[in-house]
Amino acid sequence: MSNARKPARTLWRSARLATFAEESGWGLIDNGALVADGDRIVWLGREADLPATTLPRLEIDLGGALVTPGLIDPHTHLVYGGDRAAEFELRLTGATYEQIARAGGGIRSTVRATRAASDEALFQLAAQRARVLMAEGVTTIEIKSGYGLDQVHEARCLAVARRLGAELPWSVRTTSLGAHALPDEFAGRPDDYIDEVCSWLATQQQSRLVDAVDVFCDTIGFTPDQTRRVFDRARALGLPVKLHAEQLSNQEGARLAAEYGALSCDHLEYLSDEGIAAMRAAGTVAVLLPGAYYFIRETRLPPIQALREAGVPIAIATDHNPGSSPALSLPLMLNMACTLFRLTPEEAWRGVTVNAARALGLADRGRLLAGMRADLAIWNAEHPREIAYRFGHAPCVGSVFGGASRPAPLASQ
Ligand code: DI6
Ligand code: FE
Repeated sequence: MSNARKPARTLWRSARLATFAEESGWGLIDNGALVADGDRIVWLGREADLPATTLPRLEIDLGGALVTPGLIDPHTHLVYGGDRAAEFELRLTGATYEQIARAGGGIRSTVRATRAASDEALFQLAAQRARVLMAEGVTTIEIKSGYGLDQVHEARCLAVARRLGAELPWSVRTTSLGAHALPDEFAGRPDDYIDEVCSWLATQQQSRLVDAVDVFCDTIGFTPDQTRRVFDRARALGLPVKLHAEQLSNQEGARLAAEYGALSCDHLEYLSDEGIAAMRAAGTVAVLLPGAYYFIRETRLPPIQALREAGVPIAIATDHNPGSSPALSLPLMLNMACTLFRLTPEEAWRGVTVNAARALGLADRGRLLAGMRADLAIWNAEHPREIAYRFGHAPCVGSVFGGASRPAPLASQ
């Protein structure tokens, strides 16, 4: 929170720490302790080794609870009006996600509801969703625009995302996704719309509304050429890019994004070998979205084994959005990444911690190490694999953001 006082030097003791400090392994420390000063971790290790000079102002006995890095959700569309429950019902009588989108429903119906909602209504709706995510340990989130689809409404949604970061105890990274769908006003003129999207970026940047730029590159989204135009503009402004790539078809979007040194490519069910090689060479993170895969009943799996063999870092996100993934539980995504995508529990955990940080270009979080941010999730569990194993109930009993305990239970506020 922007105007919070500096948290007092605090010692958390009687903890089991899962640090993810090394390139592999859980980095478990039994009978552990952690000290934070301000928003940073200053010491962690076995409690028996705690330096006598630590002198905390506050001491918290965790009674053996598990402490992990605060969870990072690196891909969400949290700000929007309305819902798509009726569309869900339609899909159950045979319509596909793609057919609904082509018939003017889908993303464009959420655009209508979002434009009609006030700033305050958009903020309150998103804040409710935020509290649900935070109650299960999320301390950093990426939020995309993409339901405004004109200059004014896109800026409004980005401003709401910024306000969520300023007023709630978590970090928000914003991504401009004007190229999410073609708004009705531009029907049949996608290239003109892309000109518009490109023209907004400089103002969004000057208003400090945007940390990265994204495009939905697919048959119901935008072409690789159109994607390139948005990325050229982003590059000229020095903004990093990411891409909704190969979700419903292979457009070789990942290869294109890698050319621009993309932070991440997301979805990736139809990713090719060439795409994997390009991502590896560029250091681009693969953000997998098991919620969307599940909810639109995709049958093609992302090429997990090939990504793993290539050493492409894998992150996991909720993709929270009203159409393809109305999920608000990152621990549930851990379970789904394991059951649906066959990730190991450790890979899934790295996906919502260290690799999720990397997908957002953040080097100061995602691991428990001295010097990193003191963003913690506290669990009634003996081992992090238990949180990937359970589903429908995540035993999160507390969380810390920037060295300060967050009020619990956040979801009921
Ligand atoms: N792919 C998705 O899964 C979401 N956006 C995208 O480009 C879906 C967004 C929606 O249906 O509202
Ligand atoms: Fe998405």
